[in-house]
Amino acid sequence: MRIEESIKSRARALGFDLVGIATLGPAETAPMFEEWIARGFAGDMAYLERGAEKRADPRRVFENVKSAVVVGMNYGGKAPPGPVARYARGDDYHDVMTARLRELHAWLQTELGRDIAGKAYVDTGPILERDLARKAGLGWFGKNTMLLNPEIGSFFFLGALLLDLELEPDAPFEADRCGTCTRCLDACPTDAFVAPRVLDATRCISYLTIELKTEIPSEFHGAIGENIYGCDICQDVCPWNVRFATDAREPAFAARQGIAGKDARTLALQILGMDDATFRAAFRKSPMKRAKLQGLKRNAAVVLNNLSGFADTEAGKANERAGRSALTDVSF
Ligand code: B12
Ligand code: SF4
Ligand code: SF4
Repeated sequence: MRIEESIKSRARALGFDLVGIATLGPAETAPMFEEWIARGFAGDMAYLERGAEKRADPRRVFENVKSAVVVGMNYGGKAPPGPVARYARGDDYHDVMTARLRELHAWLQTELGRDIAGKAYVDTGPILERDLARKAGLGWFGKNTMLLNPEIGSFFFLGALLLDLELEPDAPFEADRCGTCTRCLDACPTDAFVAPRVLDATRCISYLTIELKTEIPSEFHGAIGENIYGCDICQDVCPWNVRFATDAREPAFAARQGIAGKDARTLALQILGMDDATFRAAFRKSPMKRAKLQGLKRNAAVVLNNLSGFADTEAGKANERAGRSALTDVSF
């Protein structure tokens, strides 16, 4: 078997659902990223501005790096929608996938009988992962900005193993399979798309409920609806997901007890009743730790206001304040 085929079959055995290979070179969409930053669409995500040189050309990541094995892991788009975006219901994908990519790296060195420099990235550095994934043939940039694969839709994570090893690359994914569809653009409750494939993150519920560390501007409260953490709306409406989304193969991504099947009101009340110790225990190894307890409480209060019909009103703000201390008896 060619080494490329062996790598792919090993990656699949390690739980990755998509695997492709790219030869490294200048990132074609780096100018689009720079323009996106310049227009202020990254909001407070200052970390995205770091590492511009590596982002523009991943050959600067380490000396002699030549190829990337790019992987996708399905996190289960078939599960019903809920107050927590599907990607965040199980264990943290950074940990799960980075460990598997390191296993793949270790296996490769044993297979070839020599040391090969390598570095794994899963949303952990200045790499344009969707750019690399398209180049490795994994899918196209959907109008909702998600990387979409014609066989599994878009409910998958991306990761890359950069290697000092020449490999035969796969053909880049050149087609645009969105056609005339605009469902995602029309469905976004906060009008976060300024154009197809251009998202103003400062309007996106995912940013507002996860990345933003301050108060959520009140103009977005109503549109947040029942989304306590993240948002899947522009993926849920996508015909490719409606048709092809499946359950995750990876057990670590199964919804943890406490989130599985829970409605927005119950979860919001539980969050508002948590102290630091319950929060740490409930969200150990969960990506939801990123928002911190304070951020989750902020989101839960907004959602409770929406459910009570108080969104964007003075009464709603009072309800938010009362909610923080009054409702504490729901165990997680
Ligand atoms: C910052 C970030 C966010 C921000 C901004 C999202 C965004 N669309 O830019 C926020 C917090 C809003 C966010 C939300 C989500 N994210 Co996020 N996020 C990232 C991160 C760290 C960087 C993305 C980035 O560079 N954004 C900047 C803009 C300019 O890039 P972009 O939209 O991806 O656009 C690229 C191309 O579309 C192209 N491009 C730009 N304009 C144009 C125009 C045309 C005409 C063309 C052809 C191409 C093109 O160039 C860009 C650069 O390559 C990546 C991890 C990584 N290191 O790549 C994860 C990542 C993109 N996120 C991911 C996920 C899962 C999500 C959420 C689904 C989570 C959730 N349920 O709440 C949502 C989805 C929202 C959405 N519609 O994008 C996954 C996506 C996997 C996939 N299948 O695509 C990633 C890859 C993480 C991972 N390792 O799996 N995210
Ligand atoms: S994740 Fe939600 S808020 Fe963000 S762009 Fe998609 S639909 Fe809009
Ligand atoms: S909803 Fe339509 S336009 Fe949006 S990503 Fe899916 S196919 Fe493309």
